[in-house]
Amino acid sequence: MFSKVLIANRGEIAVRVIRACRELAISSVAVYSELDRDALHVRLADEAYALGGQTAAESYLNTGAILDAIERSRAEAVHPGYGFFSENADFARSITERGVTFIGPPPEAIEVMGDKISARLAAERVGVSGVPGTTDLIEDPQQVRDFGAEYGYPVAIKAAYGGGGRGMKVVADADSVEAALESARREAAAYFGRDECYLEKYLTRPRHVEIQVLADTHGNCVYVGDRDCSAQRRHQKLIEEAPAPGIPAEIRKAMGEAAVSVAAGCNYVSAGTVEFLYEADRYYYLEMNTRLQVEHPVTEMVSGLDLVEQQLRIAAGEELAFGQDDIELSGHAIECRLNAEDPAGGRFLPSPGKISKLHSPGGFGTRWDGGYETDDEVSQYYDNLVGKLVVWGHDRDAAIRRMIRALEETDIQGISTTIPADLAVLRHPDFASVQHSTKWVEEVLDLSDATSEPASPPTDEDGKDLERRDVDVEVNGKRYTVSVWVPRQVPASTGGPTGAVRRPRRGSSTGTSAAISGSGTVTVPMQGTIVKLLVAEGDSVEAGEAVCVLEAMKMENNINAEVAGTVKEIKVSAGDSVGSGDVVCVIE
Ligand code: MV4
Repeated sequence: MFSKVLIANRGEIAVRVIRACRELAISSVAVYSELDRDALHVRLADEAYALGGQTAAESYLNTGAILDAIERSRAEAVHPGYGFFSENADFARSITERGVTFIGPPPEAIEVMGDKISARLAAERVGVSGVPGTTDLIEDPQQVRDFGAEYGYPVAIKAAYGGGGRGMKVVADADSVEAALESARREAAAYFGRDECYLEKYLTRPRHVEIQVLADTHGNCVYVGDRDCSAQRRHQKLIEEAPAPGIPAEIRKAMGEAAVSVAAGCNYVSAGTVEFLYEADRYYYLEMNTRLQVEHPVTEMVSGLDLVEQQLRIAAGEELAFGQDDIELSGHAIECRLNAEDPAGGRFLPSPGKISKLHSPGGFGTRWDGGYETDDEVSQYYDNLVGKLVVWGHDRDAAIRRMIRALEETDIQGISTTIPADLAVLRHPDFASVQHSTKWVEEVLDLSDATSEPASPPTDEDGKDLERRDVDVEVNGKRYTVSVWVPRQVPASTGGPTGAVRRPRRGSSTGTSAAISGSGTVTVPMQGTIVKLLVAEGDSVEAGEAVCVLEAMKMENNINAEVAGTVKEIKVSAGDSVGSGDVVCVIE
């Protein structure tokens, strides 16, 4: 086994890996950006090295800086976590060339699965089929119309080098083909640097079911059950569970065996996930994720296996200590992702900032995988996952009840979180009866009452920040909790790491000002990038007409004019990075 491992990541997954290392007596090495100098993963690791920089590109994606940290720390292996370098074959090769082990699959497997067409072909070769579609690149919009005429609409246009929902466009009819293809290509080029697209029949109400696999370097490969991740919005998962409920045992077994065939077929090693869409008692291979996933804990809770420990053992060359028949699943596990976002009636607005209080729940069957503690800051520059709440119950109903209890016990202040949305899902009869699909949160769930504490603290009449204090009082022998708003406590020492990096506060992210006031000043509701301007100065626009396309939260969003009029002034151009409240244009 390794004696020292570097974790090329941050947040809860870095913490998760550090914990596994400690249990195996492996020394852990953290790396950190300027903003993360004092972050939880840095505090918990045995050693930590600065990468410099603030944005992900300057820090956790800076190959040179990470290679330096590897060399200085003399780490023998690197765990990439998820995101960042986890599915980057070049990074895996560049550390392997230096004699350092990549805790993950071989670069060749990453490459096969990174290209969605070759991933489809790899599955077809071992007899596992995907949704009806083509493995040819789209050269001409006419191909899409021909496919639609033959298989019927809707049709999905997908980025060949895409993933996570980016670059996928659904085409409702022949008239929408050209615009959808253009948008798919633009998204694909912006994200993946390549705009090749292919076609599939679009399934309208599928569930997202995925299979966890483990493969060692001795040719053994097993599946560790399935997970359902259908409760998601805009390709961001909200809630995951294991096992996938309501699927006949023989279908689950067939999917597990199909997943092992796909993994073995590409000489896979380490933990991986094979994704399927499941609709009307049929399953269709979608893609394979060649990394440890965010939702891996639900599989751990029902299998008793520590997947990070298994990754470390596999990377060290050990043989799996169990076979398929030794894997027994028991009970039901649910995970809720707690993101620093205000559900805001379904808009899910980012809510970065300082966490003034973080109390995680405890109790039987309750696990908290967090990346932050009280007084830590959630930066706008990184993924805003604060932590994951995971529960186990003897069956699904017990797990749902336990999760509701645990969420109600969680107390996070200073930032908004997705807890109200999680509760809305868990309390819904459609979720209880497994009537939901991947479109359900967006199309059926009513989130109009789901909102969380404001991102910006309330202020008094002088504009000073106030914070909520809950005070316990006793009235006639009965205990009450009374909330009072008092001036925010300013720490005695100024400056220091946290003080130095605190960003200036922009307008409240909860008040989509233009949307509420119907003003002529069109602003963006969240941080993102302007992809395209749809109007020019002097153009007349209708109320509700889109003025620009904003890429935010991994999706293209239209930003609409609230009032009709003439575009007087445009304040942004394509390619600009914008923040919540920034003005796009003024309409008079
Ligand atoms: C689909 C689909 C329906 N039909 N493909 C979205 C992310 C990307 N990995 C594949 N995705 C989908 N592909 C066909 N032919 C529906 C989705 C999809 C989805 C898939 C998994 C989890 C959540 C999803 C949410 C919306 C759409």
